Amino acid sequence: MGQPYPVRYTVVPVIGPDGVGKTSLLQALGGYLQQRDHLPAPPVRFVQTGGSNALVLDVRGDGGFHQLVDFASAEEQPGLLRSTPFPGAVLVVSAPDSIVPATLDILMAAREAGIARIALALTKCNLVEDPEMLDLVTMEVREVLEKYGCGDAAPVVCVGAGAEGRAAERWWRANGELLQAVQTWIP
Ligand SMILES: Nc1nc2c(ncn2[C@@H]2O[C@H](COP(=O)(O)OP(=O)(O)OP(=O)(O)O)[C@@H](O)[C@H]2O)c(=O)[nH]1
Ligand SMILES: [Mg+2]
Repeated sequence: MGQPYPVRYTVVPVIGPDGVGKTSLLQALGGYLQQRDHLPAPPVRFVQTGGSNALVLDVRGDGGFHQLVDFASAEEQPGLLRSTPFPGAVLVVSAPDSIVPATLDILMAAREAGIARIALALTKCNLVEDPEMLDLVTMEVREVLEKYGCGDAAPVVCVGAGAEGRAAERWWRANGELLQAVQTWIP
C-alpha cells in the first residue's frame, strides 16, 4: 500500500440564474489569482462537458485545490446537482436584480441534493451606486439563505468585475475575500 494521495480536490459548482455573471466571476477570480500569485496565466481552463464547455478555476490552498466549475445553464443546474454529490456550491446573485424566481429554484435543488455549504457571491455590485441599496440586497439574500436552511454563518460577499480607477481597488480585494470564504466555508 502506498501513501494516501496528499492533495485534496474539492469540486464546487458555481450556480445561479442565466446572466448573473458566473462566467465573468470566474474570469475575474482567475485574473486576480494570476496577479496575486505571479502565475504565467490565469488558472482557468475549459473542459468538455457533453454539449458545452465548462470553465474551471483552480484555487490552490494549503490543503489542496478547490475547483470552481461554471457548469451549466440554469435549466440544467438542478439535474446536475442531483447527479453528483457536492459538498458545497457558490450561488451567484446579481446585486442589481437580487433574488429572482430562478434563484429560488436552484437553491431548492441544491438543498434537496444535500449541498450543505453555500457561499453567496453578490455580483455586479459595481453597478449599484447607492450603498444602502447594497445593504438591502445583502439583507434580502441573507434572509433567503436562512429560510432555505443554509444557516446564518453562510458567507455573502459583494464582488464587481470590470470596474476601473479607484473603485477597482475595492473590487480587487473582494475577489480575495470571496476566495477565502469559499476555501474556509466549503470543506
Ligand atoms: N458591470 C458589471 N458587469 C458584469 C459583472 N459580471 C458580469 N457582468 C456582465 O453581465 C453579463 C452576463 O455575464 P456572464 O458572466 O456572461 O453571466 P453568466 O451567469 O455566465 O451567464 P450565462 O452563462 O448566460 O448563464 C455580461 O455582459 C457581463 O459583462 C460585474 O461584476 N459588473
Ligand atoms: Mg456563463
